Amino acid sequence: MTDPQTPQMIDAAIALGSNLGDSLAILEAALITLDEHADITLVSRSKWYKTRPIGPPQPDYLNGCALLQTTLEPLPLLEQLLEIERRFGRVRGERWGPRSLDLDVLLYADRRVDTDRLQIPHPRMRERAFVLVPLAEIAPDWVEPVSGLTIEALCGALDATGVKLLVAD
Ligand code: A4P
Ligand code: MG
Repeated sequence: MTDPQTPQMIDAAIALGSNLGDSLAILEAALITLDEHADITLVSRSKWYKTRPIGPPQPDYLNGCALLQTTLEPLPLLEQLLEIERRFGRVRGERWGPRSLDLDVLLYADRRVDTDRLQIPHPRMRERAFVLVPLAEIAPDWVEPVSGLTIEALCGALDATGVKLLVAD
């Protein structure tokens, strides 16, 4: 019998990105930190991809995605991600550096959230190959609730030429 006091584990998908500092080390450390969190379990993670920047000119990104199980509601989950961003967000200890870690909530079960602070599904995920290519690796059959399409189908509709698997040096 399920204990009504036991909070339910919910599936969530997140995106990770970095284009400043030792991106690979930062991203790997962020995943370990997430998994060490009492209310978060890391279920699976994609490979890392080197991706062409979308937006203003800036260095290439490393991007990837992870699947989590969590007892946290969406907003507390976001707050934990922002806290981890802050922890890894400085490349030098004494000065504020540019942010070197971006953690976004992509999906939270089939839930839709639309508040000032948080939108789920992530509103820009459907058009971003740097999100959908890694996500399709670990969650091809997850149905994105706004479009009603699977991640695999959304990904297949995009030009993914700017997204390349990271090859170890
Ligand atoms: N917020 C609302 N919904 C969410 C959500 N689902 N997940 C709010 C995370 N945050 C969410 O985020 C600003 C605020 O968004 C948060 O405080 C939260 O309340 P931020 O991370 O400080 O800002 P940002 O990510 O720089 O802004 P924005 O507009 O979310 O940027 P994007 O869309 O995330 O794009 N190109 C490549 N190749 N790879 C990248 O990873 N990333 C960006 C940033 C641009 N170009 C890129 C990449
Ligand atoms: Mg973000």
